[in-house]
Amino acid sequence: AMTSLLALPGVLGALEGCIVPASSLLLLETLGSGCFGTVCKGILTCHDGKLEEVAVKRLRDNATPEEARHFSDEIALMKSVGHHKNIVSMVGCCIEGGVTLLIVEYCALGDLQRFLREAAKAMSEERGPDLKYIDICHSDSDSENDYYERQAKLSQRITAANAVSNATYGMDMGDSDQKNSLRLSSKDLLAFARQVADGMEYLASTRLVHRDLAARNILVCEDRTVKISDFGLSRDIYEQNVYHQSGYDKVPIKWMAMESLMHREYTTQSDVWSFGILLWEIVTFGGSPYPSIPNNGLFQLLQRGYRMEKPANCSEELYQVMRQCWREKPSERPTFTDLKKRLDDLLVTAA
Ligand code: ACK
Repeated sequence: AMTSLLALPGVLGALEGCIVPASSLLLLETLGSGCFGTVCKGILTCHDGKLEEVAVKRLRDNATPEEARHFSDEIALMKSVGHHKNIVSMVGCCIEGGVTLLIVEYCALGDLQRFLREAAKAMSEERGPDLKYIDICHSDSDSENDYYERQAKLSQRITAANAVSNATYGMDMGDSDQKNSLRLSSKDLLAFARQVADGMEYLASTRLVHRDLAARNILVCEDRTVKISDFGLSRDIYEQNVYHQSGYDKVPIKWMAMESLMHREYTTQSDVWSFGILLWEIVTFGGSPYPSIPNNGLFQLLQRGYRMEKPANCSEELYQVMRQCWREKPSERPTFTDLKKRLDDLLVTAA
């Protein structure tokens, strides 16, 4: 069968030094499934006998050789990235019956997109029945026209609801009240963005391009630390500095920089464009970008200078940061180091 990772050249070498015995890993419930496998919760018994909550990724049984290669690339990448508090760290891997499991840090609150949507929902429920949060389904595969119309309407209503929520909850919240609650102030939202910028600055310093920076690929921990995840698409740029995508993989059109759409060119500066979209996702509590625009119409619009409008509850300063991330020329966009500084400044004045 083509599913055994170990059959691939180089894989055993990549795993060397980080294999944990299957007997020390207890697998629990499934957390969800990614594009080429499943993620489940696990408990790992460490050398010193301590128990650690982990997330365990497993390639699906009938994976193609290409998917298997992707997975082993991901493992090798995670191993090479090293540790940063805003990047999901690899704990190790485990070989169980010829199947390789990737063990990573557990982030109890799940992905940032869902977290933000649930927070918006909880906040609107607290406000009463007049302003119900409307669940928007995130689906790029749905290409029907009425879908985009529906999304546009929902997005407007959510933006409006969020504006009210910001006015209501943005100011008078005591710090003690915020912990473990789903109430999010503008300061909380900026802090998420600041942490991602920190992680991305580190990732860029290791010469890795993420290529799929989006709220769905950021994970949230119990203490509200956020961590960059999903290295399945990231690529080392050490050699060529610009990664040219080959093949016809599914690509996240609405998060992609113009040069990525046009020339399949990926750099740290195209990650900065995606970071701008991620900022927009954060401010809109997990909204879907360009809700009324189909994927295949986006590039032309961008080329004509079209960019998303300022969300209702977004400050002009933060919107300008997004717009800088969406500059056509990659070299004119801020760096992640610039972005960190900008967000720090905004955090000082935020409520
Ligand atoms: O929103 P979620 O619970 O967060 O659903 C997805 C699902 O698995 C498919 O990716 C969850 N997930 C992925 N990695 C982790 C992790 N390290 N800790 C906790 N949940 C994770 C993700």
